[in-house]
Amino acid sequence: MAVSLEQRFQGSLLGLAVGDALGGRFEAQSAEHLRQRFSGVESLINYVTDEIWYTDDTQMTIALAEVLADQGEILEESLCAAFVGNYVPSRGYGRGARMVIEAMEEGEDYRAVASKYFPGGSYGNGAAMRVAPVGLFFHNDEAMLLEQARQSALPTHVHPLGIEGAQLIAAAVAYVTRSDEFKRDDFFRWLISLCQSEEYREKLTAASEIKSTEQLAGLGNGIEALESVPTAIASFALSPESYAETIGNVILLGGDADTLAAMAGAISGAHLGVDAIPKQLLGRLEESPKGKSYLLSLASRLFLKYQLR
Ligand code: F2R
Ligand code: MG
Ligand code: MG
Ligand code: MG
Repeated sequence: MAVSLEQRFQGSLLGLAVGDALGGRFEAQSAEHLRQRFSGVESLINYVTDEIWYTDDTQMTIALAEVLADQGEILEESLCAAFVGNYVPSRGYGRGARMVIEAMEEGEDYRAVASKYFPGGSYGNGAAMRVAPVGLFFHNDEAMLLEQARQSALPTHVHPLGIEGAQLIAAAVAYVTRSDEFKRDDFFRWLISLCQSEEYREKLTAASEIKSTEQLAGLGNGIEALESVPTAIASFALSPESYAETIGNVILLGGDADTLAAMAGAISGAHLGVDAIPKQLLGRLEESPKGKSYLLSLASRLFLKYQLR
């Protein structure tokens, strides 16, 4: 059945949240430990029998989607206000991100705090993990896509590798949102053509050559954008027709499991639509004030704003 554009918007936000929430159960565990515990993706999914709660990845994505749905573009002041408004430290933020958001909260010079904490800026995956709404909203406008992804990164991530990671995840989401059919070679050719650094070009080239899930680990499972963005993209490209495989295979890598699955889930959900997320997982996603129902309505709000563009 054809997937509507609204279902893609919903699939991406919910796919991100479910991946984040499931992966969050296993953040920082080793692949070896997870392989001992679970025989494969199916046993990992069957493990979920209670409510799953999302982490900072979804929380910051919500902030970004709210700004886009309200204003139709990322404006720095509004984005910072949304980060502060959605800030719940117990959701587990990066240590640099926490300092920067707390500086925003106090009305301090957060850019100065950010560059003092990590000279040269953060190259963590925090800008990439939250950027999916930009990919959805600007899926058919390449110039805006890249510029808005950059704008969405800047308040917390000025390091070029942090920004480029966000642009690549936004581009991956945009690609699958605008085309019904997934053409793997074309997908990688386009993403590689967007790379500004040799580091990403090399990793995405390696990602494009991967033929089995066993090879995914070689791309990385770390908290740095370069160690996780290509891995998430590769996992989607290995299993484009299965949301569960896309997120399950990266969660089983261990390390930054919530963020790998959030990014991979956002791409897969945009491609397959919300109905492709297994009910067993979606049905367990938290129903807090900004839980499952809110995310669904936020995706629809973003879609409506997109239609008015
Ligand atoms: N931080 C976590 N998880 C661990 C803590 C959770 C714990 N359970 C808790 O309750 O606190 N997860 C989240 O952080 C990642 C996204 O991070 P973000 O937003 O990029 O933050 P930050 O701090 O800017 O960067 C993350 C780390 O990357 C390293 N790093 C970045 N830039 C660096 C630089 N220029 N030099 C050296 N190191 C740099 C640092 O280790 C940063 O702490 C996601 O995984 C999200 O889920
Ligand atoms: Mg997280
Ligand atoms: Mg993480
Ligand atoms: Mg598609």
